Amino acid sequence: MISKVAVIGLGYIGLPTAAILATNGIRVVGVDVNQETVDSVNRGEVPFVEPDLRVHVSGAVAQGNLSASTETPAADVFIVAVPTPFNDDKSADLSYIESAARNIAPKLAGGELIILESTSPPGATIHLGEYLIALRPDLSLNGESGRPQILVAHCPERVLPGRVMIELVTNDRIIGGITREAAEKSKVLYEVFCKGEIHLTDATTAEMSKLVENSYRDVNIAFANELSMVSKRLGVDIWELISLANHHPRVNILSPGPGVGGHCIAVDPWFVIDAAPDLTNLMRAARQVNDGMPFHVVEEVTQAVLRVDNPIVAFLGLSYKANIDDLRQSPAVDIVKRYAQNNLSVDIRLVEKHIDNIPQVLRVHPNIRHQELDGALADANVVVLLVDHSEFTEVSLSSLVGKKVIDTRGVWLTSRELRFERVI
Ligand code: SAJ
Repeated sequence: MISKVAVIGLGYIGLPTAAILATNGIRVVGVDVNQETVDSVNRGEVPFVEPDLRVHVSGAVAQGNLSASTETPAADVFIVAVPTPFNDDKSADLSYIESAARNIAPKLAGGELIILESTSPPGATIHLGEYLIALRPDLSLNGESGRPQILVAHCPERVLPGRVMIELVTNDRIIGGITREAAEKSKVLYEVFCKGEIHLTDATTAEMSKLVENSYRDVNIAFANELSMVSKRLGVDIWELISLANHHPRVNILSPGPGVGGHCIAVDPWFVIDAAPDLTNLMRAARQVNDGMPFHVVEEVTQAVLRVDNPIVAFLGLSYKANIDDLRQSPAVDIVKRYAQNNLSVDIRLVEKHIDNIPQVLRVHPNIRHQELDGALADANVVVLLVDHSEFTEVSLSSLVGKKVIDTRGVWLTSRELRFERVI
């Protein structure tokens, strides 16, 4: 019987998970080191943009099922949803997981379930279990020597930012237990809100499944990005090429772009590469291709600017992908930063309605202005589309005629008419 859950880490995954458990009748305490996050959750507010999350949080707080604290309470279940960044050498940094474990350990009495949701390198869940037992040698992971047992499992999150509240419910889940009992008890918890299938396995396979999903996507995006460069050299339209190749029943090439951003796909393959460096040349190459894309875009912008008098460059979009406000590891920010640093005299306009202020990292440039779309399109003679936000895909193509256009997402230039007018 689960009566109280503590969710450690109230970020992009922890807070939605806490909220959905609470709206399904479980008493949840969300724990975060950031007092402002705790205060905003206790007011029923959400510290970042995610559709429908606010309704869930405010409803759960009003019902009395969700509260937040900086202190880890005693609970039946602990869900750990803290960051797992990588170190400079690309190995995983488990310090946030260990810190969560140090706060959980004193609260354990035996019988609790500890679920690691953070995306983790292979072996991290077993490490968490052993770390807890080292802190609490009076407990055990499998009931040996009659010591009270704790249950430890991994249940990786797999939700897409922007669709988190839908995918939490509809996606299948994979649960890997250090023991079968840990996996089965976790399943009972996720069944409270998950309508997808729940698959049980061991902890390391569950860790790998999450990493492999994101690595698969990274490798496939890298293939599209590599093709886009080959096509440019050969004078072939990459968007037409992909659309034609994708008519084959067993081919589905993804979309090239300015690079891979966000905090998942650009990070997770490194955990696999780090675990088997001698066997992962393909994944490493994919990372290098995707990380190299911003340099190619900067070079294209540089060449386009050389071909106009009194250049005014409009960069459209700063977030890491369409229709969200998340700038973390955004290739668009990287591109604008690199271009701006080396072209201090060029007049630059940024169009990004999802943010209020230009990020600090771009303020080094004296001639950068944050502008509305219409004004930027009217002023600029070089237009660089970096993110396929809906407001950009709806732009009338006539407003681009006569300008140098670099469309890194292929939303405008798929139009044959525009291509044949040779706008670029
Ligand atoms: N991108 C391309 N071309 C494409 C698809 C994406 O350039 O054809 C770029 C995007 O613009 C973005 C980056 O890749 O910069 C990543 O975007 P995404 O939408 O592919 O993925 P994320 O990072 O927002 O979310 C991923 C998802 N994983 C998979 O689809 C396998 C999500 O389900 C995971 O839960 C999430 O990572 C995570 O938290 O790990």
